[in-house]
Amino acid sequence: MKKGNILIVAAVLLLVGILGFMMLGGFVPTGSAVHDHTDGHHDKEGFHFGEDHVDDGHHGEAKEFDITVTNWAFTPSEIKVKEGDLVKFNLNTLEGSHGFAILEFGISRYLKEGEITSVEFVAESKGEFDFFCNTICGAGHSEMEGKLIVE
Ligand SMILES: [Cu+2]
Repeated sequence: MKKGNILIVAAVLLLVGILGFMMLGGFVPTGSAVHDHTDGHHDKEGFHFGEDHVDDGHHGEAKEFDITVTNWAFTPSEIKVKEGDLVKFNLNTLEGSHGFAILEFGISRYLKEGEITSVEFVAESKGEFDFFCNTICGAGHSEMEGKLIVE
């Protein structure tokens, strides 16, 4: 019985010791993180990451375009934005059912007749990108294309 008590006391002491060690261990990384933060290099990196994260990588303006979708055209068929803009297309499908794709921005949407489909993305790289219908929709399917110019 007495031996049992000693074992329990020893176990509790060991547990307290482990907890204490873990808490101390918890303080050490925090301390070093703070230290890293005061280091100019790390501080700058941290700030940059935070900035990117907050506005999802877009550092330009938010721009919205209404595009009319008919057989077989996107109107307007040429759209200009600036690099970093948050771009939104409202695709108003008046006739037929089509698709809308820009491969470079990973966009591929189905456009249902009579509906407005919104597509939003960050124009994160400069260049000229083709947008096109990626749903077989009839005779003029291959002509259903346009150009997104990111300056
Ligand atoms: Cu099509």
